[in-house]
Amino acid sequence: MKIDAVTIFPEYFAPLKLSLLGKASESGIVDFHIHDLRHFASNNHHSVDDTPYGGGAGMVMLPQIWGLALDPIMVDDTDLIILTPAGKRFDQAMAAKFSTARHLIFACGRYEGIDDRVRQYYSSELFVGRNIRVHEVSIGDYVLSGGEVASLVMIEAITRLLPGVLGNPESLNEESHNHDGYLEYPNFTKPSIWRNIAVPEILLSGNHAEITKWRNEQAQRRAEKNL
Ligand code: 6GU
Repeated sequence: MKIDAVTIFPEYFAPLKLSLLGKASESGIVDFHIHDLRHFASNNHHSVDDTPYGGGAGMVMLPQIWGLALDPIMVDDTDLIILTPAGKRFDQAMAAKFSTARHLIFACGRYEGIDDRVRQYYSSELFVGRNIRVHEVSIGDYVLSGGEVASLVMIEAITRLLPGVLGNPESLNEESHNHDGYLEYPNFTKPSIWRNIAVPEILLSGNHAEITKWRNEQAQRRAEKNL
């Protein structure tokens, strides 16, 4: 899978070199390219935004600059993801869908957003013919200053589903058996007693049917508490 991210803060993407993502990148499972939007800014101040038509607070990112940044990477069969708090909520099902894509582009806007014509242009007939799909995505109901952290969240959730990324692929199986990717039961490891708190007896019993039943009950109780 190829992943491009376009941002005015490329340094935000340093964590892609770490841990599982770093290994996935070294082994060629994912191919990350981070692009500095400011390279495409042409005026003296290298500005990437301007005041909104119609007035109001904040700045809107300039469509020309996004066009220059996106055109060269907009190859056939691409999912363009525009990060915005107004987008469709990211969840495990969406992560699973994107994990089957060939090429993802993350367009990181500041939170006031990117001129809407960028979305319109790449969603247009011309690009539909070239197999380009545009998605506006949010990672939750709160406001971040930009799409960079949201992109990292999505990239981690998506790439860990790629074959060969997880050390133990069994954990993916376990997750999907547990409510679409949530491990909702409490976990314990050694020692069996810590600070006078014992691990639930059942987990030491070796009775796998009873353990599964207990875990399902615990997951159910947790889910109800969170409602
Ligand atoms: Cl994708 N962007 C911003 N700026 N804020 C967010 C978000 C995205 N998702 C939740 N809050």
